[in-house]
This record gives sequence, structure tokens and C-alpha cells, in this order.
Amino acid sequence: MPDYADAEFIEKNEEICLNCQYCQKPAMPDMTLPIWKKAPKKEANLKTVIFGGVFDPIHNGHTRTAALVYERIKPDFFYFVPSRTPPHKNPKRVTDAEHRYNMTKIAAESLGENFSVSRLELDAAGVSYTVETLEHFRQNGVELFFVIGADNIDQIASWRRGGEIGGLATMVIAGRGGYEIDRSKIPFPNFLIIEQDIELSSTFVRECENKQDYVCDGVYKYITENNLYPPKVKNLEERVRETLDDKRWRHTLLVCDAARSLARHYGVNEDDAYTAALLHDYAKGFSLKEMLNICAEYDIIPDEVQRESAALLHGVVAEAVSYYEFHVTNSEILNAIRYHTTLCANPEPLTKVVFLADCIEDSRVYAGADEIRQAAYSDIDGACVMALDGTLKRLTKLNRPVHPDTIHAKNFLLGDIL
Ligand code: DGI
Ligand code: FE
Ligand code: FE
Repeated sequence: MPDYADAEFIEKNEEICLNCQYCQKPAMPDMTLPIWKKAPKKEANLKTVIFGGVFDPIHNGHTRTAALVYERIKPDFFYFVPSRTPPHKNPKRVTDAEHRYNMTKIAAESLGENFSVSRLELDAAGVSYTVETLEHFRQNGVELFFVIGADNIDQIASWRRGGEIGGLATMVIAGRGGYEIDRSKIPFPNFLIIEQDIELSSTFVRECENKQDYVCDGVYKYITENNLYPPKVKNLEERVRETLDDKRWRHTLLVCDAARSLARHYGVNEDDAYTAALLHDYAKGFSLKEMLNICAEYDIIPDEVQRESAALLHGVVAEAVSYYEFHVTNSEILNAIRYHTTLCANPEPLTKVVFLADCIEDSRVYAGADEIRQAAYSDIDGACVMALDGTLKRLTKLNRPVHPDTIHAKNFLLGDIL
């Protein structure tokens, strides 16, 4: 058996090339029919390349390999064969077969008329195995070439009837930049190696932000139009975590605990309390200028006291971000975030819970903290007034303006108490 890696053989082989200027190239067969029924009879073997894969999506690494394989083998037919439910992958996580077929077709068209896409595996009932696909294509007068990634060589033995695969086709081993191919370990009687320098994986392409750099224009357009690989939505915790510094994150987690606990105690929705607590200080690390910019972006007009104070504005900004960026629409949660620093007149129970949780979380140490902690579970309004009084005292000492909401909150709660 010839070793296709041997350059001499390649040259010799090209003497019988069917795709040279002296021979007429047969038309592409209709893949709905077995190849031998369509292809014109030839004295020499028709060379057919099979490039199977999940193609989720087909990317520039695939098409570059295909172009190089084509150049090297000069086949009569070149088929991409997208798989339907690949046996080694969880079918649920693979993109719909028709989308993968369409993308592969677009990419094949971009390569030129010599490339086509076979629906063989897509239309098969159930799972398709490589060995069966090769048997289908390997009919009389067909010399088969099967493209396989260098990183798959070791796995073939474990594929269905893996031992037979190397006997059905010349294995075209597609090397990827950086992947060492040990020729002595290649288990196939006939093989050739195609080295290409694009190191890409479909997983990478699916997850990256600049897909247009890794797939052809048509495929990029298709991906965009069909919203095939939307960015993974980071969960709220991750997004808050990466915005806050360590100290603020620890405080936030403790406020979450305290808010859940108070919510449970007062029959308030615990999950809402958690969400509001998680987001309450989201904007705490922003500068006043950044906060004012965010307000401007969302047409929020801060009042004159807020405009001068990051301490007052961070709740307002956190509310806006929660609504516009995190799509929190529950108005009780939004109010709890907005008023967590000052409270307000007639605060909703969730607002009181988050306000108090912020004051009494376990790491808070200030004069009077323990009294407020105790009161928090017996008299939530009284505890709120105590916390507000503490703030008023500090503001007076510092000669800072008191926000009207702080006063409205206190007056309202006193009215409740008296
Ligand atoms: O964000 P935290 O530090 O967890 O706590 P917070 O949101 O309750 O913010 C406390 C700060 O807010 C503290 O520096 C005092 C300030 N503050 C609270 N109420 C008022 C206020 N500042 C002014 N100027 N006026 C207020 O009514
Ligand atoms: Fe705060
Ligand atoms: Fe806080």
C-alpha cells in the first residue's frame, strides 16, 4: 500500500489525476442519489474527498483545510458531510442540523463550485457512523479520501468498527498549528498529512465575540440573522462580583443574608430580598461623574442634593442599571434598591428590609448597631427610625445636607409609630 505522506507517491499519483487539463471533469452528482448512479464511468478511479464534521459552525480552519486538501488531491468530488447526531457529542447541545447544513452550504459555496455538501447523514434515520458513511461513498470506481483532524487519530479506534475505517479510505490528516503529529503512531495503511496554520475550534468560535474574524462572511451573516450563538448570559452574581471590590462584595453577601433573614421573619418574598440586596450597592464604586453620566444616559434627573453626593446617588444609579441592563422589572425590588440609603415616605416592606439589612449586616460595627439589630426583628419601623436617627446625627456632625427622602421616611415612620 502506498504511503501518501511520501512525496514521490503524490507526484506519481498525479500522473493519473482526473482533474487535470487533459481529462474532462464530471459534473457534480446529485447527492440524493448514490454517487455511482450519477457519476459518469471512468476508466480510472474517481477521487472523492469526504470531510465529515459537526460544523457547529463551519469556520475558517475547516475551509482552509478543505482548500488545501483540494489543492493536494485534486479530487473529482469534494463533500462536506455534516453529521446529524454525532455519537460522541450530546445531541441536545449541538445546533439544529438544518442550520449547520445551511452554514456548511454557504461556506462550501464560498470555496467554489468544486465543493458541495452531502445530506447523507442528516437524512439518515438515527445516528450515522463514519464507517457507514464511507461505505456509502465507496462504490465502484471511487477512490475515497477521508479528512480527519490530527487530534482525532487516537479516537478512531473507539469509533464503531473503527478498525475498518483506515481500510476504506486514504486518511487525510489535517494538522493544526501547534499540534505535533507523530507519524510512527499513525495507525492507517494509507494516509497523507495536510498541515495548516489556522488553529481554531468550533467551541472557540461559538463563544468568542468577534465571530466575523473566524467564519466566512456568508456564515457570519447567517449566524447573526438566526441568532445562533447568543452570548452566554452571565448570572447576576457574576456580574455584580466582577464590578465590586472584595470589601464591597463581602458586605453585599452579608446584606443578602440579613435581607433574606429579615424577609423570612416578616413574610416578605425572600428571593426578591436577595435580588435587591445583591444589587443595592452595584454602583457604589462608580465615581460621581460616572453616576451622573449613567443618569444622563437614562434620562434620570437627580435632584440638587443627589447631584452633589455619590453616597446619595449610588442607589438611584443601581436601580437604573438593574432595570435597563439586568432587566429587573419588579417595582418593589427596584424601589428597595433606589431607597436603600435614605428610605422614603411610605416605604414598602421590601424597602425597609433591604434598608435595615444594609445597616445591621454582621460586619457593621458602629455605636448603636446592636440595638438596631435587636429591634429589627421585633419592630421593623422602630429599627428603621433608629437607623435614620444615626444617619441624621452623623450628617449633622459632618454638616452635610439631609436628603428630603431621609426626612420624609422618618416623619412617615414616626406617624406610624405614634
Ligand atoms: O452603601 P453603604 O455604605 O452600604 O450604605 P448606604 O447606602 O446606607 O450609604 C451610607 C452613606 O450614605 C453614608 O455615608 C451616609 C450617606 N447618607 C445617608 N443618608 C443621607 C446621606 N448623605 C446625605 N448627604 N444625606 C442623607 O440624607
Ligand atoms: Fe449603599
Ligand atoms: Fe450597602
